[in-house]
Amino acid sequence: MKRFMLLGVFAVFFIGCTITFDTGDNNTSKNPDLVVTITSPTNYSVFLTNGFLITGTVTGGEVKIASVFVKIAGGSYTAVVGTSNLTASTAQVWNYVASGVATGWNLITVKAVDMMGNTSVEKTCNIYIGSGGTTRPTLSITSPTNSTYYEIPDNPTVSLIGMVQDDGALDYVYVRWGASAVGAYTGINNTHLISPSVAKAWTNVFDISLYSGGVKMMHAYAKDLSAMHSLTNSVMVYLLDEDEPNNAYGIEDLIPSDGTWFYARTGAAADVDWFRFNVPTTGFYIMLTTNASMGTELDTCMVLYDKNGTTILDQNDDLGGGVTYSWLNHNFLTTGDYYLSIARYDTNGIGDYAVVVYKP
Ligand SMILES: [Ca+2]
Ligand SMILES: [Ca+2]
Ligand SMILES: [Ca+2]
Repeated sequence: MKRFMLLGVFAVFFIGCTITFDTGDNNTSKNPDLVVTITSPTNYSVFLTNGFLITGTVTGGEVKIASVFVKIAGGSYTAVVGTSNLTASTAQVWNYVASGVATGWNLITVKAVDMMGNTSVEKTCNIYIGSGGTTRPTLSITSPTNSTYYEIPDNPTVSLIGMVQDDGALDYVYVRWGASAVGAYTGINNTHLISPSVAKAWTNVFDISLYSGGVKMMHAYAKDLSAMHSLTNSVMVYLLDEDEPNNAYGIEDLIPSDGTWFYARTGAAADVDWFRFNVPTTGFYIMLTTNASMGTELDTCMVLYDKNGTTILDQNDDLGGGVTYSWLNHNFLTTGDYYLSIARYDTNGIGDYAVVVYKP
């Protein structure tokens, strides 16, 4: 009789509730509240010296923490002091001083284990250790050379190429496109945290597709992790709006008639440049060439053609007063497209010019 009563008590107990035993099989679903975080350093942090602090939090739900573990690069897990037998029903802060870490990139991995043997999801953080050395970087520009010409329609990008060297690690090679070397610079992505103990090539591609012609400058310098700068190097290039071949009616370049300067050159002897422009309203228009300030002036001769590209409406060699550029002031009686041809006066010479058409 006593035995039956005992069975009855057990039956009521098992029917009344469900009991789950955590077997410590590293299944976080048994303790989903077991969470470890890294609050510092942030991902991709840079340290100039080897000793640095890693901090984070650990939360364990209702199960005590056995330990938080830290692993650096290919090393083994090390228990974090002060995290053993820790009650962490709410997030608890932990600290770990890293030292003796190798120079370069290092992956930090942390995990927490609770007293039931459950393991948290691992968290990682990439850090870099290095210094800029004791001397400033040296930087050179190898391409393009000064005074290189680029026709914008054929060259939507210009590559600035150079070499950099330093006794330590670089912050970046910085580059800038602009008339002045003073202003905002951009760091070249793949020069960040490199250690160019022997001279290393770098390249930056400038998008010039929306730029207009004229004299342009590119600048570059390097900065190391010790914040030491190289000298700033600069190179001057010439952007041309024209698109050769444009040597005849039918393959001419379209130029504005709103007063915007258009940059061109005779790049070879006997080069002739043809241009089409629109006259939206009748009346007088000025057509003018001038010095493009690109190094080699051209003694231009300009011919204005009617809509058919054959009938000459007007022409001019020299503006006068010793100025060998050309100037026309023509009264257009009908709207539409008209043509200009520009060449050296004897069609035999190399030089640069800018041309403009506008209604005064
Ligand atoms: Ca240095
Ligand atoms: Ca030309
Ligand atoms: Ca031409």
